[in-house]
Amino acid sequence: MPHPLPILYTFRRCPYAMRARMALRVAGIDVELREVSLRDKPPELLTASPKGTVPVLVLPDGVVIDESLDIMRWALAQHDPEQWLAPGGQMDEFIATNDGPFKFHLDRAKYANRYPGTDPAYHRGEAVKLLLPLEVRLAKHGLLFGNTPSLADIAIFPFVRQFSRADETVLTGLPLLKAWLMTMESSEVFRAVMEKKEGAEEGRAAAK
Ligand SMILES: N[C@@H](CCC(=O)N[C@@H](CS)C(=O)NCC(=O)O)C(=O)O
Repeated sequence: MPHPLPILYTFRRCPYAMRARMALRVAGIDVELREVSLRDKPPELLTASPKGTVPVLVLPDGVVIDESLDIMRWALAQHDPEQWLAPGGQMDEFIATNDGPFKFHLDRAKYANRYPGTDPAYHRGEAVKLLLPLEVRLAKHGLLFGNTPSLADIAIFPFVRQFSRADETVLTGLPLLKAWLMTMESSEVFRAVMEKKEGAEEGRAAAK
């Protein structure tokens, strides 16, 4: 018997998992959420995706999607009621900068102890520089690709949130981005996917 609902292995505070949960929710796709402990990953997760990162979506037919952006795109391909995909390929470089260099510097600014010999202040500065093009875009419209949310807004803001939670002064010179982050954090979809589920495990390991 195939499992009736897709299973999403997730970690509540993981920014990659957050964006996947948001896309699934806006697309109206019901999933069985399995909150995992990053320190003690369930064997079924590792069997489905040996690389051992979350989020991982396992479809009823056994297909496994183990990259958060792929989960977002898969969900929105089913149903995209808010037109998050509408801006198309112009979003790609912004998402790639976020997932690549920005995340690289964010990790080194935030978790300096995991990267011996690195200077967190340098990486903080580099991360802030990478946010400047977003501030410029927000001078033109309320969100990154217009006045309604796009895949890029949803894919990027959990990481900007993580950055500003580590040190709230990082957005001081970026007032529009700060306002954007507040808008994204107060959205219904974000609040809904951050709700603590009854009995869900809150892993103690810090989200990467
Ligand atoms: N490129 C992956 C990255 C996912 C990722 O790195 N997730 C972190 C948690 S935020 C993780 O699972 N790390 C493995 C670990 O901490 O053991 C994606 O977009 O899904």
